[in-house]
Amino acid sequence: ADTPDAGQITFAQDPQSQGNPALRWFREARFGMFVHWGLYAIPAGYWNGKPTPHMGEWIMHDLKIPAEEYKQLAASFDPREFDANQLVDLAVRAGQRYLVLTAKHHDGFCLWDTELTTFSSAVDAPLGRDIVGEISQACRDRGIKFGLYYSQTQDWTHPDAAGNDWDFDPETQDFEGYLQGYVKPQLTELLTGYGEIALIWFDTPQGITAEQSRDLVEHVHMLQPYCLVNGRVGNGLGDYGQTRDNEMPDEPAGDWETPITGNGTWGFTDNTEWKSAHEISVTIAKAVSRGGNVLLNVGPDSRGAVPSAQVVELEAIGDWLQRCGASIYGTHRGPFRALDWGWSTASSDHVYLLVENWPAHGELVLPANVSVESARLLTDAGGTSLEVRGAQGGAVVDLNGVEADAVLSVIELTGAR
Ligand code: FHN
Repeated sequence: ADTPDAGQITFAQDPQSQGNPALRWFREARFGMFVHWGLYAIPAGYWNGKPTPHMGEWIMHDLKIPAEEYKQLAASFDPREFDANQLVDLAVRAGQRYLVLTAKHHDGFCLWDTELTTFSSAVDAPLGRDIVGEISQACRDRGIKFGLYYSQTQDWTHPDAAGNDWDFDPETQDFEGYLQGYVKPQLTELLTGYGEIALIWFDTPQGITAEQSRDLVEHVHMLQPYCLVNGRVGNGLGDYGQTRDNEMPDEPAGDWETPITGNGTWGFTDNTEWKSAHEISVTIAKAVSRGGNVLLNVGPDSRGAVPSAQVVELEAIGDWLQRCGASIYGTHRGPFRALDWGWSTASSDHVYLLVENWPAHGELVLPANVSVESARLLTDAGGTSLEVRGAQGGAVVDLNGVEADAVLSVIELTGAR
Protein backbone atom coordinates (compact mmCIF):
# COMPACT_ATOMS: atom_id res chain seq x y z
CA ALA A 1 0.00 0.00 0.00
CA ASP A 2 1.21 3.51 -0.69
CA THR A 3 -0.52 5.01 2.31
CA PRO A 4 1.01 5.67 5.72
CA ASP A 5 -2.33 5.59 7.49
CA ALA A 6 -4.36 3.12 5.50
CA GLY A 7 -8.02 2.78 6.31
CA GLN A 8 -9.11 -0.28 8.16
CA ILE A 9 -10.09 -3.27 6.12
CA THR A 10 -13.49 -4.67 6.83
CA PHE A 11 -15.28 -7.29 4.87
CA ALA A 12 -17.64 -7.81 7.77
CA GLN A 13 -20.52 -6.24 5.92
CA ASP A 14 -23.09 -5.00 8.40
CA PRO A 15 -25.78 -7.73 8.25
CA GLN A 16 -28.49 -5.09 8.63
CA SER A 17 -27.39 -3.40 5.44
CA GLN A 18 -27.22 -6.36 3.10
CA GLY A 19 -30.79 -5.78 2.09
CA ASN A 20 -30.08 -2.19 1.03
CA PRO A 21 -31.61 -2.12 -2.46
CA ALA A 22 -28.96 0.41 -3.51
CA LEU A 23 -26.41 -2.39 -3.57
CA ARG A 24 -28.00 -3.33 -6.89
CA TRP A 25 -26.54 -0.34 -8.71
CA PHE A 26 -23.25 -0.87 -6.91
CA ARG A 27 -22.98 -4.46 -8.18
CA GLU A 28 -23.97 -3.37 -11.68
CA ALA A 29 -21.44 -0.54 -11.79
CA ARG A 30 -18.22 -2.38 -10.85
CA PHE A 31 -15.93 0.51 -11.86
CA GLY A 32 -15.92 4.08 -10.57
CA MET A 33 -13.86 7.27 -10.61
CA PHE A 34 -12.41 8.56 -7.34
CA VAL A 35 -11.60 12.29 -7.46
CA HIS A 36 -9.12 13.70 -4.93
CA TRP A 37 -9.14 17.41 -5.52
CA GLY A 38 -8.35 20.19 -3.10
CA LEU A 39 -5.83 22.81 -2.00
CA TYR A 40 -3.01 20.25 -1.94
CA ALA A 41 -3.07 20.37 -5.76
CA ILE A 42 -1.46 23.83 -5.52
CA PRO A 43 1.79 22.86 -3.72
CA ALA A 44 1.61 19.55 -5.66
CA GLY A 45 4.02 17.76 -3.34
CA TYR A 46 6.48 20.62 -2.52
CA TRP A 47 6.42 23.19 0.30
CA ASN A 48 8.97 25.98 -0.06
CA GLY A 49 10.95 23.67 -2.31
CA LYS A 50 10.87 20.74 0.12
CA PRO A 51 9.30 17.54 -1.21
CA THR A 52 6.67 15.78 0.84
CA PRO A 53 7.64 12.15 1.59
CA HIS A 54 4.30 10.49 0.83
CA MET A 55 1.18 11.37 -1.06
CA GLY A 56 0.40 14.88 -2.27
CA GLU A 57 -2.77 15.29 -0.21
CA TRP A 58 -0.83 14.53 3.02
CA ILE A 59 1.60 17.45 2.60
CA MET A 60 0.13 19.51 5.44
CA HIS A 61 0.39 16.59 7.87
CA ASP A 62 3.74 15.22 6.77
CA LEU A 63 5.53 18.58 6.77
CA LYS A 64 3.64 19.75 9.89
CA ILE A 65 2.48 22.93 8.20
CA PRO A 66 0.67 25.16 10.70
CA ALA A 67 -3.06 25.32 10.03
CA GLU A 68 -3.10 29.10 9.70
CA GLU A 69 -0.30 28.96 7.12
CA TYR A 70 -1.87 26.11 5.13
CA LYS A 71 -5.27 27.79 5.09
CA GLN A 72 -3.78 30.69 3.13
CA LEU A 73 -3.63 28.37 0.13
CA ALA A 74 -7.35 28.98 -0.27
CA ALA A 75 -6.55 32.49 -1.53
CA SER A 76 -4.78 30.87 -4.52
CA PHE A 77 -7.49 28.34 -5.34
CA ASP A 78 -8.86 29.79 -8.55
CA PRO A 79 -9.29 27.11 -11.23
CA ARG A 80 -11.57 29.26 -13.37
CA GLU A 81 -11.46 27.01 -16.43
CA PHE A 82 -12.54 23.97 -14.44
CA ASP A 83 -15.49 22.38 -16.21
CA ALA A 84 -17.33 19.66 -14.31
CA ASN A 85 -18.82 18.42 -17.58
CA GLN A 86 -15.36 17.66 -18.94
CA LEU A 87 -14.40 15.70 -15.84
CA VAL A 88 -17.57 13.62 -15.87
CA ASP A 89 -17.30 13.14 -19.64
CA LEU A 90 -13.89 11.62 -18.96
CA ALA A 91 -15.44 9.19 -16.46
CA VAL A 92 -18.03 8.27 -19.09
CA ARG A 93 -15.33 7.71 -21.71
CA ALA A 94 -13.40 5.55 -19.22
CA GLY A 95 -16.47 3.36 -18.71
CA GLN A 96 -16.83 4.40 -15.07
CA ARG A 97 -20.36 4.16 -13.71
CA TYR A 98 -19.98 6.15 -10.51
CA LEU A 99 -17.89 9.04 -9.25
CA VAL A 100 -16.79 9.81 -5.69
CA LEU A 101 -15.55 13.36 -5.00
CA THR A 102 -13.58 14.52 -1.95
CA ALA A 103 -16.12 16.97 -0.52
CA LYS A 104 -13.80 17.34 2.48
CA HIS A 105 -10.45 15.59 2.78
CA HIS A 106 -8.20 15.51 5.87
CA ASP A 107 -7.09 19.14 5.40
CA GLY A 108 -10.67 20.29 6.05
CA PHE A 109 -11.04 22.36 2.86
CA CYS A 110 -14.63 22.04 1.66
CA LEU A 111 -15.62 21.89 -1.99
CA TRP A 112 -19.11 23.20 -1.36
CA ASP A 113 -20.80 26.27 0.08
CA THR A 114 -21.07 25.17 3.70
CA GLU A 115 -22.54 27.16 6.59
CA LEU A 116 -20.06 25.55 9.00
CA THR A 117 -16.87 27.21 7.75
CA THR A 118 -15.66 29.78 5.25
CA PHE A 119 -12.72 27.49 4.41
CA SER A 120 -14.24 26.40 1.12
CA SER A 121 -14.07 26.72 -2.66
CA ALA A 122 -17.17 28.89 -2.43
CA VAL A 123 -16.09 31.48 0.16
CA ASP A 124 -12.39 31.77 1.05
CA ALA A 125 -11.25 30.86 -2.46
CA PRO A 126 -11.39 33.54 -5.17
CA LEU A 127 -13.03 30.89 -7.35
CA GLY A 128 -16.26 31.38 -5.40
CA ARG A 129 -17.90 28.24 -6.74
CA ASP A 130 -19.66 25.18 -5.34
CA ILE A 131 -17.74 22.29 -6.88
CA VAL A 132 -19.93 19.62 -5.26
CA GLY A 133 -22.96 21.25 -6.89
CA GLU A 134 -21.29 21.48 -10.30
CA ILE A 135 -20.04 17.89 -10.37
CA SER A 136 -23.28 16.47 -8.95
CA GLN A 137 -25.22 18.19 -11.73
CA ALA A 138 -22.82 16.95 -14.42
CA CYS A 139 -23.16 13.40 -13.07
CA ARG A 140 -26.94 13.62 -12.96
CA ASP A 141 -27.00 14.87 -16.57
CA ARG A 142 -24.95 11.86 -17.68
CA GLY A 143 -26.54 9.13 -15.58
CA ILE A 144 -23.42 8.62 -13.46
CA LYS A 145 -24.01 7.80 -9.80
CA PHE A 146 -22.56 10.54 -7.60
CA GLY A 147 -20.95 9.91 -4.21
CA LEU A 148 -19.04 12.01 -1.71
CA TYR A 149 -15.86 11.31 0.22
CA TYR A 150 -16.01 12.88 3.67
CA SER A 151 -13.15 12.68 6.20
CA GLN A 152 -15.08 12.10 9.42
CA THR A 153 -12.19 11.59 11.84
CA GLN A 154 -9.26 13.65 10.59
CA ASP A 155 -9.61 17.36 9.94
CA TRP A 156 -6.24 19.05 10.33
CA THR A 157 -7.69 22.56 10.43
CA HIS A 158 -10.44 21.82 12.97
CA PRO A 159 -9.30 22.14 16.62
CA ASP A 160 -11.47 19.25 17.86
CA ALA A 161 -10.89 16.73 15.09
CA ALA A 162 -8.23 14.02 14.86
CA GLY A 163 -4.92 14.14 13.05
CA ASN A 164 -3.26 17.48 13.85
CA ASP A 165 -1.14 17.35 17.01
CA TRP A 166 1.21 20.17 15.96
CA ASP A 167 -1.44 22.89 16.27
CA PHE A 168 -3.93 21.32 18.65
CA ASP A 169 -3.68 19.41 21.92
CA PRO A 170 -5.31 15.96 21.64
CA GLU A 171 -5.77 15.95 25.45
CA THR A 172 -8.21 18.84 25.42
CA GLN A 173 -10.05 18.05 22.19
CA ASP A 174 -13.80 17.45 22.06
CA PHE A 175 -14.09 14.87 19.29
CA GLU A 176 -17.71 14.04 20.09
CA GLY A 177 -18.54 17.74 19.92
CA TYR A 178 -16.89 17.90 16.50
CA LEU A 179 -18.96 14.93 15.28
CA GLN A 180 -22.23 16.33 16.56
CA GLY A 181 -21.64 20.00 15.89
CA TYR A 182 -19.65 19.92 12.65
CA VAL A 183 -19.59 16.53 10.87
CA LYS A 184 -23.29 15.74 11.14
CA PRO A 185 -24.47 19.24 10.16
CA GLN A 186 -22.11 19.12 7.15
CA LEU A 187 -23.43 15.70 6.17
CA THR A 188 -26.93 17.13 6.44
CA GLU A 189 -25.98 19.88 4.00
CA LEU A 190 -24.48 17.39 1.58
CA LEU A 191 -27.39 14.96 1.80
CA THR A 192 -30.14 17.56 1.51
CA GLY A 193 -28.70 20.11 -0.92
CA TYR A 194 -27.59 18.09 -3.94
CA GLY A 195 -30.31 15.60 -4.82
CA GLU A 196 -29.60 11.90 -4.72
CA ILE A 197 -26.24 11.03 -3.20
CA ALA A 198 -25.35 7.48 -4.16
CA LEU A 199 -22.82 6.92 -1.39
CA ILE A 200 -20.88 8.53 1.40
CA TRP A 201 -17.27 7.42 1.47
CA PHE A 202 -15.83 7.78 4.97
CA ASP A 203 -12.14 7.22 5.69
CA THR A 204 -9.46 6.48 8.32
CA PRO A 205 -11.83 5.23 11.05
CA GLN A 206 -9.07 4.60 13.60
CA GLY A 207 -10.19 5.84 17.00
CA ILE A 208 -13.89 6.27 16.30
CA THR A 209 -16.16 4.32 18.67
CA ALA A 210 -18.79 1.83 17.51
CA GLU A 211 -21.47 4.14 18.85
CA GLN A 212 -20.08 7.07 16.86
CA SER A 213 -19.81 4.99 13.66
CA ARG A 214 -23.39 3.77 14.08
CA ASP A 215 -24.59 7.31 14.71
CA LEU A 216 -23.06 8.41 11.38
CA VAL A 217 -24.57 5.47 9.47
CA GLU A 218 -27.99 6.23 10.96
CA HIS A 219 -27.64 9.92 10.21
CA VAL A 220 -26.87 9.22 6.54
CA HIS A 221 -29.69 6.69 6.21
CA MET A 222 -32.16 8.94 8.01
CA LEU A 223 -31.52 11.62 5.37
CA GLN A 224 -31.21 9.28 2.36
CA PRO A 225 -32.04 5.62 3.07
CA TYR A 226 -30.59 4.46 -0.25
CA CYS A 227 -27.30 6.27 0.14
CA LEU A 228 -24.66 3.58 0.61
CA VAL A 229 -22.09 3.96 3.38
CA ASN A 230 -18.64 2.44 2.85
CA GLY A 231 -16.90 0.20 5.38
CA ARG A 232 -14.48 2.90 6.52
CA VAL A 233 -17.20 4.47 8.61
CA GLY A 234 -15.57 2.08 11.07
CA ASN A 235 -16.26 -0.73 13.51
CA GLY A 236 -17.45 -3.26 10.91
CA LEU A 237 -20.40 -1.09 9.93
CA GLY A 238 -21.37 0.26 6.53
CA ASP A 239 -23.22 -1.15 3.55
CA TYR A 240 -20.21 -2.68 1.86
CA GLY A 241 -16.69 -3.77 2.74
CA GLN A 242 -13.58 -1.81 1.94
CA THR A 243 -10.10 -3.10 1.29
CA ARG A 244 -6.98 -1.18 2.21
CA ASP A 245 -5.74 1.13 -0.52
CA ASN A 246 -4.53 -0.67 -3.64
CA GLU A 247 -5.25 -4.04 -2.07
CA MET A 248 -6.68 -7.13 -3.75
CA PRO A 249 -8.20 -9.59 -1.29
CA ASP A 250 -8.18 -13.34 -1.99
CA GLU A 251 -11.66 -14.59 -1.21
CA PRO A 252 -13.72 -11.76 0.25
CA ALA A 253 -17.35 -12.33 1.16
CA GLY A 254 -20.18 -9.89 0.47
CA ASP A 255 -20.03 -6.62 -1.43
CA TRP A 256 -16.77 -4.72 -1.44
CA GLU A 257 -14.61 -2.18 -3.20
CA THR A 258 -10.90 -1.53 -3.59
CA PRO A 259 -9.73 2.08 -4.00
CA ILE A 260 -6.67 2.35 -6.25
CA THR A 261 -4.40 5.23 -7.18
CA GLY A 262 -3.68 6.10 -10.82
CA ASN A 263 -0.04 6.63 -9.83
CA GLY A 264 1.48 6.63 -6.32
CA THR A 265 -0.57 9.48 -4.86
CA TRP A 266 -4.21 10.52 -4.51
CA GLY A 267 -3.75 14.29 -4.63
CA PHE A 268 -1.92 15.77 -7.63
CA THR A 269 1.90 15.77 -7.69
CA ASP A 270 4.51 15.53 -10.43
CA ASN A 271 4.50 11.71 -10.16
CA THR A 272 4.11 10.37 -13.70
CA GLU A 273 4.20 6.64 -13.04
CA TRP A 274 0.72 5.99 -14.36
CA LYS A 275 -0.82 2.57 -14.10
CA SER A 276 -1.33 1.32 -17.64
CA ALA A 277 -4.70 0.36 -19.07
CA HIS A 278 -3.50 -3.24 -18.93
CA GLU A 279 -2.67 -3.05 -15.22
CA ILE A 280 -6.01 -1.42 -14.50
CA SER A 281 -7.89 -4.04 -16.54
CA VAL A 282 -6.17 -6.81 -14.56
CA THR A 283 -7.23 -5.15 -11.29
CA ILE A 284 -10.79 -4.87 -12.56
CA ALA A 285 -10.78 -8.50 -13.73
CA LYS A 286 -9.48 -9.76 -10.39
CA ALA A 287 -11.91 -7.65 -8.37
CA VAL A 288 -15.01 -8.54 -10.37
CA SER A 289 -14.05 -12.24 -10.41
CA ARG A 290 -14.14 -11.97 -6.59
CA GLY A 291 -17.38 -9.98 -6.43
CA GLY A 292 -15.91 -6.52 -5.92
CA ASN A 293 -15.65 -3.05 -7.42
CA VAL A 294 -12.67 -0.87 -8.35
CA LEU A 295 -12.59 2.84 -7.56
CA LEU A 296 -9.77 4.34 -9.65
CA ASN A 297 -8.43 7.73 -8.58
CA VAL A 298 -7.75 10.86 -10.54
CA GLY A 299 -6.07 13.81 -8.86
CA PRO A 300 -6.79 16.92 -10.93
CA ASP A 301 -4.11 19.63 -10.89
CA SER A 302 -4.62 23.13 -9.50
CA ARG A 303 -6.48 24.13 -12.67
CA GLY A 304 -8.77 21.12 -12.36
CA ALA A 305 -7.20 19.22 -15.25
CA VAL A 306 -6.51 15.49 -15.20
CA PRO A 307 -2.96 14.91 -16.52
CA SER A 308 -3.10 14.01 -20.20
CA ALA A 309 -0.93 10.89 -19.77
CA GLN A 310 -3.53 9.48 -17.37
CA VAL A 311 -6.34 10.45 -19.73
CA VAL A 312 -4.72 8.21 -22.36
CA GLU A 313 -4.88 5.20 -20.00
CA LEU A 314 -8.44 5.99 -18.94
CA GLU A 315 -9.58 6.21 -22.54
CA ALA A 316 -7.90 2.90 -23.34
CA ILE A 317 -9.76 1.28 -20.44
CA GLY A 318 -13.01 2.81 -21.70
CA ASP A 319 -12.33 1.44 -25.17
CA TRP A 320 -11.65 -2.02 -23.67
CA LEU A 321 -14.88 -1.85 -21.65
CA GLN A 322 -16.80 -0.86 -24.79
CA ARG A 323 -15.71 -4.17 -26.23
CA CYS A 324 -15.98 -6.45 -23.22
CA GLY A 325 -18.24 -4.62 -20.77
CA ALA A 326 -20.59 -7.63 -20.78
CA SER A 327 -17.93 -9.48 -18.77
CA ILE A 328 -17.70 -6.73 -16.13
CA TYR A 329 -20.87 -4.68 -15.61
CA GLY A 330 -23.50 -6.55 -13.63
CA THR A 331 -21.45 -9.75 -13.53
CA HIS A 332 -20.52 -11.60 -10.38
CA ARG A 333 -17.98 -14.04 -9.01
CA GLY A 334 -16.84 -16.47 -11.68
CA PRO A 335 -17.14 -20.24 -11.24
CA PHE A 336 -13.48 -21.03 -12.02
CA ARG A 337 -10.87 -20.24 -9.38
CA ALA A 338 -7.10 -20.43 -9.23
CA LEU A 339 -6.62 -20.39 -12.99
CA ASP A 340 -3.04 -20.12 -14.15
CA TRP A 341 -4.03 -17.99 -17.15
CA GLY A 342 -6.45 -15.46 -15.70
CA TRP A 343 -9.83 -14.95 -14.04
CA SER A 344 -13.49 -15.71 -14.60
CA THR A 345 -16.70 -13.74 -14.10
CA ALA A 346 -20.29 -14.79 -14.75
CA SER A 347 -23.72 -13.42 -15.69
CA SER A 348 -26.94 -15.44 -15.68
CA ASP A 349 -26.27 -16.50 -19.29
CA HIS A 350 -22.52 -16.67 -19.70
CA VAL A 351 -19.18 -17.35 -18.13
CA TYR A 352 -16.40 -14.94 -19.08
CA LEU A 353 -12.71 -15.77 -19.20
CA LEU A 354 -10.34 -12.84 -18.77
CA VAL A 355 -7.06 -14.15 -20.12
CA GLU A 356 -3.87 -12.56 -18.82
CA ASN A 357 -1.38 -15.27 -19.84
CA TRP A 358 -2.03 -16.05 -23.48
CA PRO A 359 -1.20 -19.76 -24.05
CA ALA A 360 1.93 -20.10 -26.15
CA HIS A 361 0.68 -23.37 -27.68
CA GLY A 362 -2.64 -21.79 -28.74
CA GLU A 363 -4.89 -23.88 -26.52
CA LEU A 364 -6.60 -22.47 -23.47
CA VAL A 365 -7.18 -25.37 -21.09
CA LEU A 366 -10.44 -25.17 -19.17
CA PRO A 367 -10.69 -26.52 -15.64
CA ALA A 368 -11.34 -30.25 -15.32
CA ASN A 369 -14.98 -31.41 -15.58
CA VAL A 370 -16.14 -28.31 -17.46
CA SER A 371 -18.00 -28.66 -20.73
CA VAL A 372 -18.98 -25.79 -23.01
CA GLU A 373 -21.44 -25.35 -25.89
CA SER A 374 -19.72 -22.43 -27.63
CA ALA A 375 -17.11 -19.74 -27.18
CA ARG A 376 -16.40 -16.38 -28.79
CA LEU A 377 -13.84 -13.67 -28.42
CA LEU A 378 -15.45 -10.57 -26.92
CA THR A 379 -12.55 -8.20 -27.27
CA ASP A 380 -12.31 -8.13 -31.05
CA ALA A 381 -14.62 -6.15 -33.28
CA GLY A 382 -16.54 -9.10 -34.69
CA GLY A 383 -16.95 -11.35 -31.67
CA THR A 384 -15.04 -14.12 -33.47
CA SER A 385 -16.29 -17.64 -32.75
CA LEU A 386 -13.70 -19.90 -31.20
CA GLU A 387 -13.57 -23.65 -31.50
CA VAL A 388 -13.94 -25.65 -28.31
CA ARG A 389 -12.39 -29.10 -28.51
CA GLY A 390 -12.76 -32.02 -26.18
CA ALA A 391 -15.46 -32.59 -23.66
CA GLN A 392 -15.60 -32.71 -19.90
CA GLY A 393 -12.27 -33.46 -18.39
CA GLY A 394 -10.15 -32.02 -21.18
CA ALA A 395 -11.89 -29.16 -22.92
CA VAL A 396 -9.74 -26.54 -24.61
CA VAL A 397 -10.58 -23.32 -26.41
CA ASP A 398 -8.62 -23.12 -29.66
CA LEU A 399 -6.78 -19.83 -29.87
CA ASN A 400 -4.52 -20.70 -32.78
CA GLY A 401 -4.24 -17.72 -35.09
CA VAL A 402 -6.05 -15.47 -32.61
CA GLU A 403 -4.19 -12.41 -31.38
CA ALA A 404 -4.19 -11.41 -27.74
CA ASP A 405 -5.90 -8.10 -27.01
CA ALA A 406 -3.56 -5.15 -26.32
CA VAL A 407 -5.33 -4.56 -22.98
CA LEU A 408 -6.77 -7.91 -21.84
CA SER A 409 -8.48 -10.61 -23.89
CA VAL A 410 -11.95 -11.76 -22.87
CA ILE A 411 -13.72 -14.91 -24.04
CA GLU A 412 -17.44 -15.48 -23.61
CA LEU A 413 -18.59 -19.06 -22.96
CA THR A 414 -22.14 -20.21 -23.55
CA GLY A 415 -23.53 -23.32 -21.90
CA ALA A 416 -20.59 -23.81 -19.57
CA ARG A 417 -21.29 -26.61 -17.09
O1 FHN B 1 -5.43 9.11 4.15
C1 FHN B 1 -6.28 8.82 3.08
C2 FHN B 1 -5.62 9.07 1.76
O2 FHN B 1 -5.23 10.40 1.66
C3 FHN B 1 -6.61 8.75 0.64
O3 FHN B 1 -7.75 9.57 0.73
C4 FHN B 1 -7.02 7.31 0.76
C5 FHN B 1 -8.00 6.84 -0.28
O4 FHN B 1 -8.44 5.57 0.00
N1 FHN B 1 -7.64 7.09 2.07
C6 FHN B 1 -6.80 7.41 3.22
C7 FHN B 1 -5.79 6.37 3.48
O5 FHN B 1 -6.29 5.10 3.41
